[in-house]
Amino acid sequence: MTIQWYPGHMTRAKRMIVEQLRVVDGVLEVVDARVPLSSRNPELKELSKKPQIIVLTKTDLADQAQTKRWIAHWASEGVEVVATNLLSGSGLAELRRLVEVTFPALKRPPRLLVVGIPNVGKSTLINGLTRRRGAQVGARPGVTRGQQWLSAPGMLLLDSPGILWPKFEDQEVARKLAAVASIRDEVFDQVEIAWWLVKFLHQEYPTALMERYGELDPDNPLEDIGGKRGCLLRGGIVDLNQAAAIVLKDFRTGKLGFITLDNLEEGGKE
Ligand SMILES: Nc1nc2c(ncn2[C@@H]2O[C@H](COP(=O)(O)OP(=O)(O)OP(=O)(O)O)[C@@H](O)[C@H]2O)c(=O)[nH]1
Ligand SMILES: [Mg+2]
Repeated sequence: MTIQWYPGHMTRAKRMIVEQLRVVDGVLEVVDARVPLSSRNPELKELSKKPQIIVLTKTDLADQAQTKRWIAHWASEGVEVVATNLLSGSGLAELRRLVEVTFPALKRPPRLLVVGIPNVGKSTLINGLTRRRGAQVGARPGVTRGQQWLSAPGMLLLDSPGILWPKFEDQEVARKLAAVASIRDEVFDQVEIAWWLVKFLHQEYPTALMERYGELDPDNPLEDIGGKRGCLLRGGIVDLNQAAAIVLKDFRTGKLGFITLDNLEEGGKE
């Protein structure tokens, strides 16, 4: 099943972002540390020439070794990046300092547009920087719909709705974004994505998979997980939909441990 998700509100949001890019001083691009490559909107590069800082979020859920590699990789390209855990607030002080040194010449607080794909933590970041709950947040994609300026110490922030791009050329990217809940659950087959995720974990994080679910039948891992978790339909048949929902929830809430889906090889090869 091909995954696409580009609803009307994203077309409108993109138009708004293009307009605001003309008036802001810079951009905070919010990127999920579990998908540091796949969660970067390729269209943004063409749209914006303003100074940009990558804010890497959800480092509390990601593979620390991978996060370090990605940061080193960006640093080698001269890209400014700050790693954060927005639940604890770690990284925010460093981000404030970086904003200060990036816009020294301005006589007023810099106006920054916060952009990123859905559900990466844009609104949570703004609430962390403003120390208020002015922006609505939620554990599903598409929570922010309008634009909203919020004032934080030393900066003005514009929240924006998460946007994707019209077509995923690489369905592997779409699968990863589905797994981290940046694509609406209703538009993809959860069983297919959970299958893919279990296969990925089996290859890249076998210990994490084993610690959570025990030894699995390599041909039918999802069925096995469902059986072990008592996801049974009448007649003892395993309910794969329920098993898939468990796997996705475990992954998204960190129950499977620290996992990064975009792996950078040692030495920085993407
Ligand atoms: N574990 C963890 N969760 C986070 C972090 N940052 C944000 N979240 C959670 O991620 C979910 C999405 O956060 P939002 O701030 O609503 O994301 P958004 O990018 O504004 O999403 P849209 O408005 O839908 O585009 C919420 O459940 C947050 O609590 C983080 O650093 N770590
Ligand atoms: Mg939001």
